[in-house]
Amino acid sequence: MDWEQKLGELESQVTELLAQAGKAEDFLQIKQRFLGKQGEISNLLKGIREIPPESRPVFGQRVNQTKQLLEERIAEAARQAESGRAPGSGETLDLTLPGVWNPPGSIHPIAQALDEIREILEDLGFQIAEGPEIETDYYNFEALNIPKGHPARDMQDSFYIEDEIVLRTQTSPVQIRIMEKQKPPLRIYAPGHVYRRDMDVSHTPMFHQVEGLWVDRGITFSDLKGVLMLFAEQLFGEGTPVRFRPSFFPFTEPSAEMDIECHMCRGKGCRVCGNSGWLEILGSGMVHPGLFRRVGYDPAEFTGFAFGMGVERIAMLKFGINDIRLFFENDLRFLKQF
Ligand code: 2NL
Repeated sequence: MDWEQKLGELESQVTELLAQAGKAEDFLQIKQRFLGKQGEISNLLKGIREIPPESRPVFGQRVNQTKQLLEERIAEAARQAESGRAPGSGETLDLTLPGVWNPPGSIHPIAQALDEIREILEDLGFQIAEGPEIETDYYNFEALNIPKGHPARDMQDSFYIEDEIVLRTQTSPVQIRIMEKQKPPLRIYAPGHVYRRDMDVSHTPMFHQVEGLWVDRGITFSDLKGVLMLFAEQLFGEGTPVRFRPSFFPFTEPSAEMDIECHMCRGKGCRVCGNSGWLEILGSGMVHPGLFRRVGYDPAEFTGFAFGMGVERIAMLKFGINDIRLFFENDLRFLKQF
């Protein structure tokens, strides 16, 4: 093999080896093998005596050119590998490119309202309680003083799965189940999905509810008022005026709804509060003795109050939203605003 051919071969060998090299020591090894004291180039130069004298200058020149070229190629490949190659992967990576942009998300307004409600109730000593969303007729209705034929359990309002199986229409059954298993004192809250056959600007077939229940000896309506006033002030701001209105629920007696002063018009009356100056935020009452008897509590020994609120309604009031369906459309232009 003549020396011209040999030089060309060394060049392609180096090219091939560089393509497979990744780690720093790979490049050192290639450099040693071709450019080191005992390397291929040195060995080639040692053979200069076998070259005819008139060809020696050209030979020396060409070998030195190749040596320089290989030095540059190896150095350049090593530089590139160091800056760009994920170790051992053989994959090139340009660290100077901008990263892949993951747009930051935001907490859904319903989740924000739920988090806030939970925080306040936990501070007031209420412990979370959870239970099934598919309920029996007994826990969803019978146990809550809602007998067969009562308008609240009409096929129009509830989703029935089977004859006696229904999607829960409130989270009260969770609390009934806890009372069956635990003796007072009891201070619990039950957040979760509830389902009703309804759909317009203020109703969706699924929405979120939070109920609370405090049972002990000597719990009175004053406790109800005190706790719920603290709750409203923490949720809507200190000094927010509240009022209680008599109401009716089958599972409480007496019952009351709580309003806060309309923050849009400060009680003067506007479109948001329907000119009343007040916004309803929750329903409440003293637990009906019939419920206590059914779970095995003695109503002469224990009393308690309970309350329930729709989370969507609270979020609409807090954030000034006039259509509940916006919460369920997952339109980023809407969600980004919270
Ligand atoms: C409303 C009104 C209310 C209750 C829920 C309750 C639960 C048990 C016993 C007695 Cl276990 N009561 N819950 C009481 C009064 C009102 O909800 O407007 N909810 C959206």
